[in-house]
Amino acid sequence: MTIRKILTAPDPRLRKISEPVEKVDDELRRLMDDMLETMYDAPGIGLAAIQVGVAKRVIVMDLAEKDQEPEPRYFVNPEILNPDEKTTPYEEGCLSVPDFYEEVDRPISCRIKYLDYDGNPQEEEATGLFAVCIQHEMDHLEGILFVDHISRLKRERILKKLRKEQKLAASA
Ligand code: GNR
Ligand code: NI
Repeated sequence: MTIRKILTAPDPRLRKISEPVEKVDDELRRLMDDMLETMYDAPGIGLAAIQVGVAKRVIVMDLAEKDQEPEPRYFVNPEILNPDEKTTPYEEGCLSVPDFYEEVDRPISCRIKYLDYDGNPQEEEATGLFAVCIQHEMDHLEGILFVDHISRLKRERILKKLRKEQKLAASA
């Protein structure tokens, strides 16, 4: 497994719409393995393929607490079904928007349909942090970042700081 580089905003690749996966094969599993290792290394609780520059509809996640056994989860071609009309705010962060945290409102629960690591179809209910995280990751597949859900002023301020940091890093 290989740790891949995580793209950070305002990298234009993060704005691409990811393509459906045609087949869950060993090559795709290699990508998912790399994504999981990259996510654990960061560390983060979820990662979409586009965050490592691959525009495929693939997400990995692990919501286990630090003192628990790891619970890696893989979502290929995920779809959201009947999201709850009720929304709730959660303070979100993103590995592609490092060190910024803002409250985002999202449906409190939803059903999700996807293919698992072996390519088998699955359907389940997502609530709590799972619902927050899967919706955050699904946004990545559409080129959407959590900062797109906050005020334009806050978003521009964050993106400007990130742009500046990247310029400084590039010149060092
Ligand atoms: O690690 C992550 N934590 C997090 C916290 C609150 C809401 C969403 C997330 S996902 C984020 C990892 C990430 O950027 N996934 O795309
Ligand atoms: Ni993210």
